[in-house]
Amino acid sequence: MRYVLVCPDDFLHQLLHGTTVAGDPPLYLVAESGVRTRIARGGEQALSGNLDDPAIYRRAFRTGREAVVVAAPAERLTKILTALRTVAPQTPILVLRDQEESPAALPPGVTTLPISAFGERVLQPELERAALRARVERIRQHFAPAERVLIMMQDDPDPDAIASALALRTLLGRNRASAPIATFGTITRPENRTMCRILDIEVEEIRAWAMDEYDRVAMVDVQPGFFQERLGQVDLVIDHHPEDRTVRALMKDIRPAYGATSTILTEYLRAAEVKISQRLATALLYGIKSDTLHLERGGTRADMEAFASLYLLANHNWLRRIERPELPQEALDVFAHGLARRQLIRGVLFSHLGAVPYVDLIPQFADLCLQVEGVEWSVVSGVVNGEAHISVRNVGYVKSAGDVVRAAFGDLGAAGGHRAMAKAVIRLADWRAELGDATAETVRQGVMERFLRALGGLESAAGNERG
Ligand SMILES: [Mn+2]
Repeated sequence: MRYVLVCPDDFLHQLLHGTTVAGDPPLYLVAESGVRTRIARGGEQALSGNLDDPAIYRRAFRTGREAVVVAAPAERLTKILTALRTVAPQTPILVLRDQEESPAALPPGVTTLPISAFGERVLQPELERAALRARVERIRQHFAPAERVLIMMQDDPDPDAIASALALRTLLGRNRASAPIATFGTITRPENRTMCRILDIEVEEIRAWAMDEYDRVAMVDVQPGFFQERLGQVDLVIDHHPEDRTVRALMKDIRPAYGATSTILTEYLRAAEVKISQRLATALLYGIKSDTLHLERGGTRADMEAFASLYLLANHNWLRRIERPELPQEALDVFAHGLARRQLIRGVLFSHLGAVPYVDLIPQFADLCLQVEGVEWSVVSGVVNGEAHISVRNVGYVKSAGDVVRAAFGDLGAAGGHRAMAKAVIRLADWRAELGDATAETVRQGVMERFLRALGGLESAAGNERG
């Protein structure tokens, strides 16, 4: 689209020359013929004349709907805009102005942009990118001489940690052999195992003494203080958890405001212009999604920007396969039992699964039950390793799940969560000590009664507040 730049002197030309909009060069309208000649000599189009006179705009416009940018001293602005509007009443107009100037009343339909915005929107992000680039360069230089680099994660690595580790390895230009991704623990959650399988990420389980075999050690999504093991020198820590004690590492980048470490690594990769493969983009996108509950919890602007840039690069088919894990046959039997024994009371679907082979079946079944027509809450309980696990989901526009679960089960064990999902874990020994009995039937009854009482109590409390 052809666009028109109106400015008495050469200010806009200095600022924008060479800029095209959707491939079209601009037409400059200036007051002095000397300025016009200079612009034309540079190969760009310009007209000169009295900018207060509609005549120059009649020469400039072809359709009368070309976008216009105006930069002029405040005292001349009104006259210029009046002349412009006479010729092109519909055209979009953007006025660049100095914020210091007294805000002269502008005709309706005119958009303004303070000149300071160029600093904030153009210069500032570029400066940040330059600083990040310099930091990435320092990190690369420090790790370059090392023969073997160890990239450490927490004991039960989550998707954010795994993705960040893979990203750091890519940033350092290394491979599986020269920079293994490791943990002192093991990956337990099925989704996280599926992530590693589908994205072909190998996580090594190592012992603390094995760290001596590496020339450099980096940590992602975790800090040295989180480990019980005695650690040697740590070269680099990149994390988003608050710094509990001062982190001792040669280099560190800890940003508690961020929703995910994957966001920090995405910024590194983009600043250093490293190509992000489909596999890496999928991992990072999943890392951000799972640490921020799909950007609903603790996601910042930085997380959203990283998310948006990764979204286009990721493989959404893989992502779906990771997020919706396949159900083993034995899960179907557990679910069939749970479905048969469900109870729907005032919009709350309860089901007690009894003893289950692994804990993830309980939240998975709670997710499923929430899809039932007329259900606002699903409360699914089950027993694993001598503990009752209670997973709660709701449709989001009701009371906070975390509040209700805390009120219902907080006195018996660990209980809490967020608006739409929460859980409680109670040792059967504690249940027995408090309530006398912990058979399948008493747990089923107890979960129902306690939950309904907590829900009703909170609802009537809220009702009283409103009244
Ligand atoms: Mn994290």
